[in-house]
Amino acid sequence: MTRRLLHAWFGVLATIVGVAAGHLVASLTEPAASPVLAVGSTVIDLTPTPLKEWAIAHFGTNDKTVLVGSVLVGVLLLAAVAGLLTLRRFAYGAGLLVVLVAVAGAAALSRPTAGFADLVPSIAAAVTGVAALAWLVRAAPDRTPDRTPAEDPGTGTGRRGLLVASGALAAAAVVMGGAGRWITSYRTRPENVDLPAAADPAPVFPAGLDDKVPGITAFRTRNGDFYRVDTRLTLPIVSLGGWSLTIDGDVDREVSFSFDDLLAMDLIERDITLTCVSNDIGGRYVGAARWLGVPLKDLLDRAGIGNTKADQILSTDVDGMTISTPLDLATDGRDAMIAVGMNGEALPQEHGFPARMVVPGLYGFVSATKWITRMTLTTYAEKDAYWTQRDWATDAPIKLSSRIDTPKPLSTIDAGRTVIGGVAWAQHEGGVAKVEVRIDGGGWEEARLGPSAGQDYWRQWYLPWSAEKGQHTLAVRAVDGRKEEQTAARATPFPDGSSGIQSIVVTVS
Ligand SMILES: Nc1nc2c(c(=O)[nH]1)N[C@H]1C(S)=C(S)[C@@H](COP(=O)(O)O)O[C@H]1N2
Ligand SMILES: [Mo]
Repeated sequence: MTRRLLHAWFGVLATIVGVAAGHLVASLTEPAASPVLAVGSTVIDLTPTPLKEWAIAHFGTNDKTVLVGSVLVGVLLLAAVAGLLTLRRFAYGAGLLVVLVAVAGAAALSRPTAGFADLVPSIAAAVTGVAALAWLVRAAPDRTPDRTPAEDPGTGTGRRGLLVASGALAAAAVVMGGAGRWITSYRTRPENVDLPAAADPAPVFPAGLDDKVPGITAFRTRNGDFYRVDTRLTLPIVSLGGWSLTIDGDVDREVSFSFDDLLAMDLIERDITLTCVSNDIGGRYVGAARWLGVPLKDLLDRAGIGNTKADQILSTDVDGMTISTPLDLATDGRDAMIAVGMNGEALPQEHGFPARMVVPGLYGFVSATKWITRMTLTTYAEKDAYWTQRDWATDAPIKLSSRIDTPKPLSTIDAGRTVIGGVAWAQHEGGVAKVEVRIDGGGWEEARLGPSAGQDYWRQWYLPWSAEKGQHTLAVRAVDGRKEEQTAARATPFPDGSSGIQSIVVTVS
């Protein structure tokens, strides 16, 4: 290995060790302050909306892995440069490492709820990284030709010393990184919560078409399969004892509720389909669950909103992330709630434990605040929520849409009798009244609908099909309970949700 390559590697290894140390320390304090994650989160917040859309569309739920990976690759390239700089002078290389970590520290501090404690992981990363770099550089064989390492024990300790140093540091990185991961997942593990029964339960859940139509989306989405969309790279650590939900702003009186306060109120249980505004036509960012929660109205009544001039509920999560919800829609009689349960369990950490907002008929980015801690009654003129600052719509009802689940786009299926099937949703617009399928540009044929679980819930549908050999184009559209037809006009997710008709191509052989 050339000397340059060797030193570049020193920079990389030292940085990995530093990052791992920072991750470990962060796992004990605030996981989001871990250097690479802090930089990643800042990148998310700074990413222009079109690029974010593109990333969500192309990497899907993996967009965060891709993001953290890219940040890491960028950091390691700079780390290699830092290693090379040590050939000139150790202080230059160490200096670059410190600058890198300072960027991470600044990123950690820029989070809305950050305190100076959030600098600790970065400081740990800097100290460990520089120490590791020093060890490696000292252990490097001295290339001055007329001296052997034995004659110059102060600097080069020879090949063996270098191998020991590299091996020890690599092992330390793996152990620290692994321990950090484990501690974080331990601290964000689901808590055991006994949820009371609903005072106002949902009707018996009808059996869907799950067993009848192979390949169709389950009528109820299991918690583990539910799509997840949020701006976080780590899960927040929320202790039930320390958590509360406050209602403030333009209200008669500020009120706060502990988790037990919420459970002591009358709970409703409702079947509601959630949809993300980033869901493209035919996309997977939609899920349906049975939610248990306190009616939003009951909470707002405790605060008193009879005289309010507010037009939005600005909700805040444990980290200061904000979501705005139009007050008139949230209080128009629909089953808006602060949910504490999802499909018979406490909310999973990914989906907002201990409590989140759910408002039927509104896209998640203007209604479904996870890890909620505050609802401030205010006006759009006065305060902007996270996505409002990024030019997304504030008034965003979910658009009527339908999706083909089976057959899969571009798949090859056997000729003969088969079934085309999928789901359609028209939350709070009377539900789905009709679904139609078009085969190869022919007429629209009416599909059969699965059972209804209420107008806020999606509906499964299917159409038997005698598939003949060749290539076929299948399209689907829905009509809602108000006789509104799904539009063929294409719209991108930005700024208020996609529209258009899904059309797929399959090969029958
Ligand atoms: N605190 C917080 N709540 C949030 C978000 C977020 O980024 N942070 N994302 C919202 C968006 S865009 C959607 S679509 C839903 C998704 O909820 P889910 O992840 O439980 O499916 O959560 C909403 N609530
Ligand atoms: Mo979303």
